[in-house]
Amino acid sequence: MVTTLAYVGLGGNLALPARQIGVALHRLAGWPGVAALRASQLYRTAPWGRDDQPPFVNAVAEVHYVGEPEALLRALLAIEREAGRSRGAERWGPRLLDLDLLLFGQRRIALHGLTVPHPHIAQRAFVLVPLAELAPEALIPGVGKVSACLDAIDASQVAELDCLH
Ligand code: A4P
Ligand code: MG
Repeated sequence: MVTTLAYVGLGGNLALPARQIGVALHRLAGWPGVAALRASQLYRTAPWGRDDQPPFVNAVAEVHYVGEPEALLRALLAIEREAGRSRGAERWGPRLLDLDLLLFGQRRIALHGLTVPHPHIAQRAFVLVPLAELAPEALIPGVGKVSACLDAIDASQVAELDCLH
């Protein structure tokens, strides 16, 4: 079976986001179809989209995945549910744990309930900084190289979590 290199964005800004992201990475690494996983550092990031909420913790995972993108998305939604995430929250609002399928190889997907590359990827420093740590040369289909996207935006509000202590 074909293995696809996929990238998953992880984020949260309620309760203990760094811990929730750690648990989610562990669950994802053991999920059926996940042959290997490499995670970025954790970053503290200023909220994007809505300012009236706490800072986020974000990371990205590189996953060698054997299976279809819909199955990987179902895994991400299941891991969110396990973390106690309730839906219906406001768009771009606070959340316990958000797992987004950022890239699935070079596939472009526009299905009801699954858009890949993930929308706004090229404008989001909280995605591009950890993604560039793992894969600066990766191509975002229809957009360009990760490192070039990062060079074009302001990433000053994204800091490695360890540097803050
Ligand atoms: N869905 C479609 N495509 C995808 C995909 N590629 N990956 C669907 C994951 N899900 C995808 O998800 C709603 C539905 O999107 C899912 O059921 C799935 O079928 P959701 O997580 O409830 O909402 P969302 O799409 O993530 O929407 P929302 O609220 O617009 O969140 P965003 O766009 O993910 O932004 N600031 C910082 N610094 N860090 C953050 O992590 N996150 C957000 C949320 C806002 N500001 C942030 C951060
Ligand atoms: Mg999401």
